[in-house]
Amino acid sequence: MKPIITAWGWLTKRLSTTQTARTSHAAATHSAQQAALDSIRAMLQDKTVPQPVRQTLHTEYRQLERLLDKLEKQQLHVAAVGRVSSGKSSLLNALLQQPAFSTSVVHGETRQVSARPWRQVAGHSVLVVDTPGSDEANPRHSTAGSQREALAWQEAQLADILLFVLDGDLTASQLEHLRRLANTGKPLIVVLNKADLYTETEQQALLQSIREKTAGLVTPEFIVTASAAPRPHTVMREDPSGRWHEHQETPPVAVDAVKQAIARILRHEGHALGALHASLFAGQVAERMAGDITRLRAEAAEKTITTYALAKAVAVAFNPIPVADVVMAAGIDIGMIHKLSRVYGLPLTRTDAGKLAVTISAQLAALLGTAWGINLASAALKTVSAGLSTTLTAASQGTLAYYASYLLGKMAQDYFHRGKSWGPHGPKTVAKKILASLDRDQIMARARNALWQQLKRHP
Ligand SMILES: Nc1nc2c(ncn2[C@@H]2O[C@H](COP(=O)(O)OP(=O)(O)OP(=O)(O)O)[C@@H](O)[C@H]2O)c(=O)[nH]1
Ligand SMILES: [Mg+2]
Repeated sequence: MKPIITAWGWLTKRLSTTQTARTSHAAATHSAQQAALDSIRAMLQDKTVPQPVRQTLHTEYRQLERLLDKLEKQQLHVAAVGRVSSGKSSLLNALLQQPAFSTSVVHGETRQVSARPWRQVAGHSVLVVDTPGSDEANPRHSTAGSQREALAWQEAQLADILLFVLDGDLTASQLEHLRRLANTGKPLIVVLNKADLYTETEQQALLQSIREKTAGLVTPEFIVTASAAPRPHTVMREDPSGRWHEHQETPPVAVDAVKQAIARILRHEGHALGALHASLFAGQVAERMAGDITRLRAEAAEKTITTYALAKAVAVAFNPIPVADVVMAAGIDIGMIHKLSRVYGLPLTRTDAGKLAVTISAQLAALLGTAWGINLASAALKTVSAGLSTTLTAASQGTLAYYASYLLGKMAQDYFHRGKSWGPHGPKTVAKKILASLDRDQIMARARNALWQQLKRHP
């Protein structure tokens, strides 16, 4: 069995354990974490994943490594995401009670993702993670902007709790962003920041509007207000002599509602949060990997089959010694099966590849009768076809040989694709299915064309 599938099976099986752990005790949590760790390690160490798949999924691999690191260190990430200048960095500074992240009135101040330890909760280190903001005024059209958005998105996928920071009502594009985040299944807290800029009535109206727009995506109790870095404002004060003076007053930082919402999630979701999200993410990567592996293998198999089929066609068409034809043709078929077994990560010895070639040939011979026989007896054909032009004879024999090899290759591919099995109905059914699915004339035309090119090169 392919290890990647094993890792995935292992993971899905354990996911139920993970879900139980959400509501129950430490032992289940521990086993969920162990399961997530084991499955991610297995995925990273899976040697059967072809290099092109690793390259295609480079970012995901990197993410898996980071997830593993996060699980090993027992970390939980609380990530702030949202539009530029909504106050994400300020909010995290307020939670940390120190200016750890740089803030500015200038849009796009945060360009990189960075994390800081915040608290310890029952053996877990909770980290806050700052991300670059998305910019609606200057969106994905700019390369830098889209790179930053991609960074923030990657981070959101790794996080365990998301803080979606707003500084006003939710726009249509923010709602779309929120929807994507909600689809990850992670706990979401919507923070209406800069509350100090609004009167109490305005705040209530904004909250009401946000609640309505996010209905079904975010529970109302997780829509809260904050003043992460309130701006000083002018107030008038009367002194004892009755004179009025202007004063600059800064309202207090207010992030308690955010802290409480995070604490509620940590309490309710338990510490299996990290393991749960790691498992879900790893599961998504495993699915994509499996899809990519199947596609890449099929492409590599098709290329192998056509290359060998052409080699055989050429050998049959050009070989002047009839007996050598048969031997060489069989050798090429065995070589093709041998190569296909490697494409599918299920290597066969040449002896076993030879046995498989015999099994497949028997099935095809039973179904195709003489047409198949002609392929094997191409040597005989050569002797009886005197009178036809050599080129025509050679080409027609070669074309038939191509078709025969192609069929044989497709059968072998099917066998390897099923993990070295013919499936419940046996090789005959597979042969019938393949014959019905292939366009014989088209394959022969392709073979004729390829052979013709060869003939032109070596007349
Ligand atoms: N009035 C007020 N201003 C705030 C508040 N929080 C942040 N700001 C200001 O908003 C501006 C942007 O804050 P940042 O924390 O840098 O915002 P950000 O979301 O991290 O921005 P980017 O990194 O550019 O995406 C700064 O000038 C902050 O001082 C708040 O609660 N009230
Ligand atoms: Mg920032």
